[in-house]
Amino acid sequence: MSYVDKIIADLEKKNADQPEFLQAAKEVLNSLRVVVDSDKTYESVALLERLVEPERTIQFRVPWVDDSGKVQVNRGYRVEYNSAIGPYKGGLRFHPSVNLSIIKFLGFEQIFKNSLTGLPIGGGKGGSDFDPKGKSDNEVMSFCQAFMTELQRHIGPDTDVPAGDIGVGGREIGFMFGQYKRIKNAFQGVLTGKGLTWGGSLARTEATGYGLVYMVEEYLNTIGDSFKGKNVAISGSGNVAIFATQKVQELGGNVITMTDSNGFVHHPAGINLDTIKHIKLVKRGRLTDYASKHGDAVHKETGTGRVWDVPVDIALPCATQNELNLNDAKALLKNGVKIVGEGANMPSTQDAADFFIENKVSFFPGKAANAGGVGTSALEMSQNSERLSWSFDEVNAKLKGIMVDIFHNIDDAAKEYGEDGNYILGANIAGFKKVAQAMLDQGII
Ligand code: NDP
Ligand code: 2IT
Repeated sequence: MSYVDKIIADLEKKNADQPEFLQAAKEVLNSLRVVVDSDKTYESVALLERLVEPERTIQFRVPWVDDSGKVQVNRGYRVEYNSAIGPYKGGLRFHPSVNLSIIKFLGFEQIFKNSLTGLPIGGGKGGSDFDPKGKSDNEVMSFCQAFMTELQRHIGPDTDVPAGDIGVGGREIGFMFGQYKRIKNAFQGVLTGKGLTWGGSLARTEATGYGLVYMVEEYLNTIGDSFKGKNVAISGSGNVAIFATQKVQELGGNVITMTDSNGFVHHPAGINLDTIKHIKLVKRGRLTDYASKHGDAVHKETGTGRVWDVPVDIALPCATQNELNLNDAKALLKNGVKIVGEGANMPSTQDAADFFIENKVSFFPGKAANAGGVGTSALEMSQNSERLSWSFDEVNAKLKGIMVDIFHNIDDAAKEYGEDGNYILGANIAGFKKVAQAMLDQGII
């Protein structure tokens, strides 16, 4: 049995109840066969055994009081996965579906993503099964304070620096930062995605969506093409989806769909982003409101149609894991899709991703394509360390440079290992190599 097969068999035995984690880990391990099966160094120091096991998994109780005076209890997590190349770095997700499998898949992906940014950040992820939807600001604050009351003992600006993810945006980061500062009596860059008057970086809000589009744009440049006139399907209508839409529109593309958990909007004339921002960022409302404001748009409830059935040139899934399955991939290809770029983490099921690669759709996996968010978080950490802030243009230019570099690194790695255009393989290998070298250098820890 090969080294990789042994690791996969062991993982399946030990983590049978963690499907998302197994999915993410198996994809990476399968890509690494060409690197680790031929060089015994890795096996001799149990490098893969160490890589798949988090350095630390923290699970905790989060008790808080709702507006009616009732005590609520949620479960909190932080998985500090790998610190070989820098302090643990990765977002916090607040969503009722959060469990250890989801946090481990996200933390594991984060190791390679952060490595691809070229910046000194290790991999981690956290969150809670708390559902911010329908909660008052006061309830969200109570929850965030309770969550940070425990989390603060595990994190620090040189140890572990969380940020946002699904359900965690500027409001939640503010409440958590306030509580950290109150408990520690220290104003430190311990979270990223902070407000602009208290240590946040310009362009961090836009960074994940913009970065995704910069990567696809760089690919289009290499084939002498551009976003101009392209029809684009975007899923999600949160932070990543909104700023991906904004950048596609700036570059002359036509975004014609967006989704939330209740369904999707199809607007052939082009999504009106002012309406979306008002619904999602101001009212914290639902996409169902969109069609009532734009008579030529259609809203379809979940279960009555698939967003990926809409014919487009480019698809950018920006909502959540496994939101695009094999049937969706087949429908997209049949309708002429040429490029799929993942703004979300692992939005394509493994068979859908494999189908895209087999059928020569240019497929950019999340750990490469959405790395602009965490890359800009690392730039926020740098600004906090030097107690300075850089202009929007300066940060945006660095973000673009990071995404262009990642594209060429994963493209080169795919070519080097004989799989030209397989950016899954390219991203996994390029991300792995730097972390593996650091682990080899640092001994058995
Ligand atoms: P937001 O909370 O801002 O938005 C999430 C969007 O996805 C909402 O439209 C939400 O709909 C939808 N969504 C979430 N969960 C589900 C679900 N189970 N089923 C259907 N729709 C769902 O999150 P972000 O935009 O920040 O994150 C989106 C994705 O991008 C995630 O995969 C995240 O991990 C990834 N990502 C985020 C980064 C960041 O900087 N924020 C960086 C890199 C990756 P609804 O409101 O109805 O729940
Ligand atoms: O998945 C991700 O990369 C994020 N949610 C952003 C993490 C960060 O630390 O900015």
